[in-house]
Amino acid sequence: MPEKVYFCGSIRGGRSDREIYVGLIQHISQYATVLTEHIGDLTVEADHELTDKQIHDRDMEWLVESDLIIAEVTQVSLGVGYEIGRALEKGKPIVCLYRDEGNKRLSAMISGCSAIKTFHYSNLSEAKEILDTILV
Ligand code: 6IA
Repeated sequence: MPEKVYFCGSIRGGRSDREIYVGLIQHISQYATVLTEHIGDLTVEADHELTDKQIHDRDMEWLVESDLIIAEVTQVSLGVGYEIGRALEKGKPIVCLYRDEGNKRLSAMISGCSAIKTFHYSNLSEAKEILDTILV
């Protein structure tokens, strides 16, 4: 079971999935410490007092510290894509969760990467069931 999970979710890419992030983070927290809990923060819409360099450098430290990366990749986000790429370079295990909706399709750079485990889901309870199989 992983001790520390780095959760990735869109921030500047768009916050429309933030309630799903909250649900996922709460669920993961039953199994492990989530280093990036703020991603589900419903009250913070704008970036707070940290500079972009401080945000980047702190997140990279957490990424290095983590045992597992879990990324919700439905809402396209440059930052999430960057984190996945950096985590791959560092040999971290990576799980991506993607919600099938409309005619959107997940980037081939994620679904086509054999080192990333991608799971498709349709609602939060299904995503939680997937997490239960990963986090045991
Ligand atoms: O390009 P994006 O902003 O959508 O990138 C989102 C990803 O980058 C997330 O998975 C985060 O790990 C990371 N990230 C981007 N901005 C921040 C941030 N801003 N704080 C922490 N991680 C970030 C401060 C505002 C926050 C408290 C809501």
